[in-house]
Amino acid sequence: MKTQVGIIGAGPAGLLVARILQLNGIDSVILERRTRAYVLERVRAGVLEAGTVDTLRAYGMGERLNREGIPMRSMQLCWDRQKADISLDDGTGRHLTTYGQQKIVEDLILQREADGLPIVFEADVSSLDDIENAPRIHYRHNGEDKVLECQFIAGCDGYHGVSRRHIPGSDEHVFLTEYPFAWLGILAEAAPLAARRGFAHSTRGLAVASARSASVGRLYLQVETDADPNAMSDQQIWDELDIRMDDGTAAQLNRGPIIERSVARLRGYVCEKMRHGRLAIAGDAAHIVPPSGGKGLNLAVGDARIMAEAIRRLLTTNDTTLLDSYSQMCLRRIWPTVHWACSMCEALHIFPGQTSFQTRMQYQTLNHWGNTEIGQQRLRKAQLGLPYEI
Ligand code: RFL
Repeated sequence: MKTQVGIIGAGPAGLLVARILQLNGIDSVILERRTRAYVLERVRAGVLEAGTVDTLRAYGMGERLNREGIPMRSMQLCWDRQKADISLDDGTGRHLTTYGQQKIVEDLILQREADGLPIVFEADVSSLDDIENAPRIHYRHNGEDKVLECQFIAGCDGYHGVSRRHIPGSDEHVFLTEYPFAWLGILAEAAPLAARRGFAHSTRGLAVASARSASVGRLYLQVETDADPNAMSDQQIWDELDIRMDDGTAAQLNRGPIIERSVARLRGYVCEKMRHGRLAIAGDAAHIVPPSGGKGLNLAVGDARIMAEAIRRLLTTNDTTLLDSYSQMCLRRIWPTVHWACSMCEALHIFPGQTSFQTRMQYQTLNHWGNTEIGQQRLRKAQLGLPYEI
């Protein structure tokens, strides 16, 4: 099979690159290892920066988002039995939007299918070659070994994908921190309360309450890295969330059936070399941020915009200037965002062996973000996200 751009991965990064290229008259084929049903049902991120929403709208993906996206104009921080409600309104009308990642993925897949464009599901990419001249992607599909020939490879295959390791010397450009705790994430049929959306620091560990829709909540508890997602009963989880989110008012969360549970480790990871020859990587293939900032998906969208434009310039006018500065331009958004997500992570979790002195230091950070004008501005700016250069 032949195409202009071979895209590995049907996550938000790969699907968005494909969509932008399509609207610029460039053909692509998406190769995705998982089944269509698996990709459509995978529950992950859900808080969109204004720039992400604008991007999806600009590329014709705003219809359901405009209908079902829930504006989020404030967030709560709780610590030491007190809370701060922080406005996310910076006076420009920008705000965050709650809209599940799986809805974005579904919108993009259904649109691509309606346009008759190829996504090959259950296509497991094993290796890439000749990425400097005439790239080829080797994959297995329906029990057969196959090759996709293309002019450019977009490696959008997530943290465990194969693309990154085909960038020569990428290991020497990797920066990693592993946190000694994990998140138990639940999806619950329980209407989220706008007034109780946000992050809580408790001496028992962090808790987070967020929404996926008007009737479905996404909530998290800090747990041990080897925690079994099924170790606690539904009631134990709700009780623990209420204890950890105690803001001194005895207010409780709405409860309902828990319909999904998973445990995810927290890490910060950046590969600073994001391109070699006719291969570039985007999204989780290049960086992982702890979910405490709600940034992973938003960063993937930022990379996808730059990558698609760099490919467009290469393939239409043979201009490599943007491609040559692809890593540097992406990193200007990535590092400050990773820094913010890690700062949130470090202020909100209880570390093994943490002393009460260290807990008091965390209270000071939270008090700064929650109760001082300059701290609130910092939080607001970071949550709303950095502007795009492209
Ligand atoms: P994705 O979404 O991981 O998509 C990569 C795709 O590549 C496919 N793939 C391959 N296909 C073919 N051949 C191979 N060899 C392949 N190897 C991999 C995979 O099957 C997959 O479909 O990466 P992308 O597009 O870069 O998007 C990034 C976002 O998905 C990610 O940043 C966020 O979801 C991170 N994240 C969260 N971010 C937030 O902002 N807020 C959250 O609440 C939040 N929760 C989460 C998360 C990530 C999680 N994972 C990865 C553990 C919760 C979880 C559980």
